[in-house]
Amino acid sequence: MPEKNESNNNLSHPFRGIGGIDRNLLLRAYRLMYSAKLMAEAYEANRSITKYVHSTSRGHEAIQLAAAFHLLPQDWVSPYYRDESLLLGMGWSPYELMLQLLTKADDPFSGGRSYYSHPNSRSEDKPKIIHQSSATGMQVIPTTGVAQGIQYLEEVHRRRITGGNAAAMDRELSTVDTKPIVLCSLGDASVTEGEVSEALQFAVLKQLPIIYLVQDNEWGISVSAEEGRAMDAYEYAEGFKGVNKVRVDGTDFFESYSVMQKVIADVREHRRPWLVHAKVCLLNHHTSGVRKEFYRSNEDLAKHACNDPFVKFKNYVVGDFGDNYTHTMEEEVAAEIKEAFEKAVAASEPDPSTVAEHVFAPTPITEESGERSPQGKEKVLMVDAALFAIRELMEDHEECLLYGQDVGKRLGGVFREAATLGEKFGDHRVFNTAIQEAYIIGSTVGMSAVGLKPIVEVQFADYIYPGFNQLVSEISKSCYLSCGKFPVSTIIRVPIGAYGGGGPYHSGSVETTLLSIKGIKIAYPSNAADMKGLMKAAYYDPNPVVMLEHKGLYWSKVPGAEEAKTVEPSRDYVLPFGKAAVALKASDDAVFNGESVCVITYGMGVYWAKAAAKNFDQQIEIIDLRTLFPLDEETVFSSVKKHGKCLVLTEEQQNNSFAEALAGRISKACFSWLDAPVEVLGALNLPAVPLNTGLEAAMLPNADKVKKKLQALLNY
Ligand SMILES: Cc1ncc(C[n+]2csc(CCOP(=O)(O)OP(=O)(O)O)c2C)c(N)n1
Repeated sequence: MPEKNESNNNLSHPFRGIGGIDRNLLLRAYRLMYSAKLMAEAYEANRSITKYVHSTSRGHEAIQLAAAFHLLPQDWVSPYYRDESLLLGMGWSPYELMLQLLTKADDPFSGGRSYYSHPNSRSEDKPKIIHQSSATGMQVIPTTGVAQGIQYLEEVHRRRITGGNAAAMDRELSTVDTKPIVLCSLGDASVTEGEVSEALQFAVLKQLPIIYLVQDNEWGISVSAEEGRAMDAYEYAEGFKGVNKVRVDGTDFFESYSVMQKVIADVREHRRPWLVHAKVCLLNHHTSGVRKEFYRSNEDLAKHACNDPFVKFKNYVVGDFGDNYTHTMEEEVAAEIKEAFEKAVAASEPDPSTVAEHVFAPTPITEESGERSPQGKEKVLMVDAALFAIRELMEDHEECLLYGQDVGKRLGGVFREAATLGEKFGDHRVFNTAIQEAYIIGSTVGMSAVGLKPIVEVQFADYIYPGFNQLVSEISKSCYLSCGKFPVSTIIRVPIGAYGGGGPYHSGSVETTLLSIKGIKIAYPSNAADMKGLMKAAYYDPNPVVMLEHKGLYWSKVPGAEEAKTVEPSRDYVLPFGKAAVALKASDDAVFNGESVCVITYGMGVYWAKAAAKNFDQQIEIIDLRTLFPLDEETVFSSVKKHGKCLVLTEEQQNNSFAEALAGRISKACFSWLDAPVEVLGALNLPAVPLNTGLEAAMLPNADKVKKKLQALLNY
């Protein structure tokens, strides 16, 4: 193989032509290529039945089968929606694929929830597949995360075996010839997505064992190569120093087989990234819905038809095995496809009563346990409670890693929220990443799939948006669309909130935006003890958790927020999600006399409400939500019912906020108990928190504004 970084367009192809490949494999390839052809024809002939949108692999079969034949069950593959032949080559039967086409209950991938060729699998006997979304190119980050995870596991393994001795590590590695590789398949047009470059950058920087297989049919629906790109994927990869690359005629099975054999063998042995640029043709429609006649000329269709991989391959196979032999096989395949299709059509539909299953995997943490306020323990800052929680978790769990911008040992986080962790646990477990929020967030999909528990950090809530797509498109849907096979077990730490002139890009609140995503959990602790208990609960939760950590509470620096500092809970203390706390109680007399109000709030709101409550005679009850999803509606509603008057208080801009939505829910659930309309107080509806501290204060709620609202409610 050529050396790393070398330009690899001169790979020789010893298997070009029929020689050298096991004859049974050739027959298998022919059988599967013919299957793919007949499947496409069957789907087309039955369009009233195959009504859900689907793409077929026609034109791409050769490279897909060639790649599949070199994969092992320990490998990880991310096929894209045109990779039907890749799936056939990996051992999935036409019937199994058709179950997904027709959204049947027994669809092995998504139980009828996702489109054709959107697989995921933990099958023991086949390469593993993480959840596959339809968002073009977005699988590249999660899949690179798988390779990152594999690299970490190998590193831990090496350290265990060798105690860190480099020469011994290398000896150890050279004895293993079946290490897992990762194959990430994608269409040429998706390479122009920005997130692809974040993944490539990470893969080359860390030299991950991954192959990006780009199938270039020169179309991105109707966008031609000339319109969409200044360079193809192979040329683009030139900019990523350290990636090995090769071009291949992906319509030629023999050439594809040879190239994929070499590339996969190289990655198995040398643990380094490759990009394979496979030129293919597009013979069928883009999808069943977007028909080729809509936008492709006859000349273009004819040009693509010339390279039909099936026709090319058939010529070889007929030449070798004879017409009669292939004819008999074709008859067998036709019968098999017909039978599979009829069986799939007759298969059961999913039970509508199961529609809400698998949004989350069950969490083991359902009860508060351990000591929340151990005797004789010092009070700690909230920032340290988070740090200590993670330190204990990392001590107890080798699968726990922490990464993000500036969290590595040089700085330990811009808020020192990860200080000392890098020194203690080493660069392989606590490390800096580049500025690439999409990668930081999305890579946790892959890390979690291989059994790791990544804790990652986005430096400021204002900068979660570049990673938002991964959270929505990949993370939140993975458990649901894989029917529970791939919950994404991750903690995303997000310093949030305004204080002391942080300014427009370092003070924003994002909870409403996050809460619009179904399939993630969101914690928002307001004190050190909750921070530690929730961080531990988040760790043991097999689902994605966003920890919103208020910067103003980290060090109790904001006047009135001293109580965010608490005694440090014990090591085994856990606080389950969905359990609000009564942060302040009203007196029984005030409640009895109908002279009380409850404030439903979280984060900094708890402290504004506490300060405001000092102006009243034990008339205020404060509910600290602690987690925003799941939400403790029971505690909220029972508090509102008890007091009959309620203020929902948030730091976020008020209009269309989570707080307003909650107020609406409260109004409905507690209607007959209410003695006043449910009030909401949030920040002014401005696009950003201004830098000047006077302007900042004018925008945000504070104790005085809360007091006025409470007084108005009491007067009602
Ligand atoms: C993020 C995103 N944007 C747009 C789409 C709509 N879309 C679906 S397929 C496609 C073209 C993809 O072309 P390419 O990656 O070359 O794959 P091909 O279909 O040609 O095999 C587009 C734009 C999408 N699925 N995801």
